[in-house]
Amino acid sequence: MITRYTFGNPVETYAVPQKPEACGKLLPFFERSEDGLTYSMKLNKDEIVYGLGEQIRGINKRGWTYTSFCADNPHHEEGTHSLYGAHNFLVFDREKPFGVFFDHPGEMTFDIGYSDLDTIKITARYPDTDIYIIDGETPYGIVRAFRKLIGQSYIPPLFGFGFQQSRWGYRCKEDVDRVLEAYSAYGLPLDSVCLDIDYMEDYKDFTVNSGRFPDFEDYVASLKKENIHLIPIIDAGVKIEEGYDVYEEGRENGYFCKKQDGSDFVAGVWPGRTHFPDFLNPDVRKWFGEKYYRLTEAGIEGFWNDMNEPAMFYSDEGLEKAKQQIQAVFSKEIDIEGFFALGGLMNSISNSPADYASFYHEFDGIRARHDTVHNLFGYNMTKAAAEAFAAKYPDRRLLLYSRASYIGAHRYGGIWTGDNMSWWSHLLLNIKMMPSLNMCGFLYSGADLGGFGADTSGDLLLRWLQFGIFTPLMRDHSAIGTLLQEPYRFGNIDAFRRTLQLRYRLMGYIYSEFMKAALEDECLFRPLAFDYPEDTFAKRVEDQLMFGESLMLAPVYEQNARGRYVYLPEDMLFVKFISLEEAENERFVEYLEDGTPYIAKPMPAGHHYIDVALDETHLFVRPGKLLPLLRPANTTAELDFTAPEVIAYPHGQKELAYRYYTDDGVTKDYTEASHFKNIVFTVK
Ligand code: MIG
Repeated sequence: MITRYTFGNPVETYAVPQKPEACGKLLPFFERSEDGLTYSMKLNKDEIVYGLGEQIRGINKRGWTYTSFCADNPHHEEGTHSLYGAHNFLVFDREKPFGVFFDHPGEMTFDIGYSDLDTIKITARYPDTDIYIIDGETPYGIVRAFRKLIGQSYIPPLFGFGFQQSRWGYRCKEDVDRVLEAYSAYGLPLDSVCLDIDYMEDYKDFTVNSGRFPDFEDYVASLKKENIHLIPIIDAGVKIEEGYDVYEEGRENGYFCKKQDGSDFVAGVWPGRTHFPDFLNPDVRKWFGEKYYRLTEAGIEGFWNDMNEPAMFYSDEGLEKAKQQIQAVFSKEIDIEGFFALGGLMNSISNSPADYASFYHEFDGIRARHDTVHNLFGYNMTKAAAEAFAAKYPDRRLLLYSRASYIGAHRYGGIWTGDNMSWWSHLLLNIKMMPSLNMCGFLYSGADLGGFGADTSGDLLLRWLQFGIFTPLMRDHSAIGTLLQEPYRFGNIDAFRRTLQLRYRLMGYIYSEFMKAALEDECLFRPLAFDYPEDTFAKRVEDQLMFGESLMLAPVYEQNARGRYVYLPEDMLFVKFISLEEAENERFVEYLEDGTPYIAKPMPAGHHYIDVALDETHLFVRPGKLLPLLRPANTTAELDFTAPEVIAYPHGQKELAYRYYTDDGVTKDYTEASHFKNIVFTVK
């Protein structure tokens, strides 16, 4: 059961498409302060708290203070409070479990047993809020009810499940061609190459630098013949430049966010001085969304939306203030205090609270100061693109993922998890974050594999790709100035090839499970606790995940590890894909139809140590379940989805069945009955 409680006069966020009538009763569970700004509740000693989507730390969110305020924050570290998303949904696993969603677009903090071990204290910036309480039998039941409430998750085209190669630093056609040549020379599968900001003309949205990409349209078409897609980036800020039509139109029509005095707000971002389109306004969304047509008409079928928290390096006012303070420091002899002040000054003006409180949005007949609705900005940029796609291409899926998000954005696009680092700890963070993202509706998501900032290493990239095989968005992306990070840079090509090929082999399963999760409000990634609620040990496992109906994952995420400890809540089939050389030394080897060796070893429930060398990828098949496998191909377009072979773990059953989903990967008639096929496996 879901009950809505309304306090004050909340802004319509459209997070919940069909809002249940608000009830007048007192909010249960929580004690609400008189000013309506804080909500507190006692936590039981062993109570697990799930949720918050894109956040740092574990699956169980206890023991830290989290802030929902979409932030351009490359420090995905223990001491951080906010990342790029604001996902105010929590589930309390207690005797009578319940979930809560705070539909509040301003800043919120969740002190979950941090200041006081046994208390959760939630603080909202403003008293106006919609609160949904979701009762249910189990935490997973509550998550599913919540997912139903917030509406169906975004479904990308099939090519969006193919591998994507990206780097901030691919500047021109030659750079892209070199990547594609290497992929083809090394026999590595690939569906897409992402274009970062350098493809544009002076970082102007919806332009293509014709010097670097001559005959762009022809180029896109020629790549499409090879089933390769280019995925350009779009930034939130519009460059201020006389004669640039997006700027001119936006200014003339009053489409940009304005300051108190009515002038257009100016923020310094990559293009220099920019204006922010007021994405909360439907007219602005329509206008901006239609600009994407310039690229779709050139053959582009996918985009990533960046800097839409919105991120800003400085405002005119912030810059001016910093300048004065710097001058003040230099006006006398620099002392130690002055020295440190100088260092901090420029950093402190980026993404500053004062700037977020200095511009306004106009929509639905209201005028809202930005900071009060901050978390809706990136969400509505994504919505702008998605609404425009739906208007022009009603039957076609386009690929779209965003950096900033709010619950509701999950209906319009996916997300990538922003600027992580090439650290082993961030591989683990990626693993732990996936189920929380799924709980909040974000199914099409993934991290920058190999890590964005800092230099990666071959072993980190390989281990990360082995987990990335399972994330719907599978993309290798890295920052300018860091070590080149394409999979062919580190030797060991055979291992990288087998890893990427496994993604394509598993595509029938990944796609089926993704579609079922989207259509039936399931989580693709689940904590073990959701599937084994009675198992007190499984409840505490944070580095293994259930993936779809047949699999459990237990990734290796430590450097130089040659395996790991794993807990099996029930008997499972350990499956490990190995090299041909290794196959000669192994006892339990089996072969796929194309001769690919793998180990399939039944293991009893309980604790085990499994051996997994650096070039091996493993997974666990649940009892009575099937894993369909395809012949690998170089692109998703070339995959043959008909008649997959299967790895089965009968576990005493005579007949096993798997609900297999296929479609054309492009159109939107998902519910067509013919898409579902039962794969039946009979034990001989
Ligand atoms: O301030 O476009 O998260 O993926 O490569 C950095 C350059 C801006 C941040 C994105 C990242 C992208 C980068 N962008």
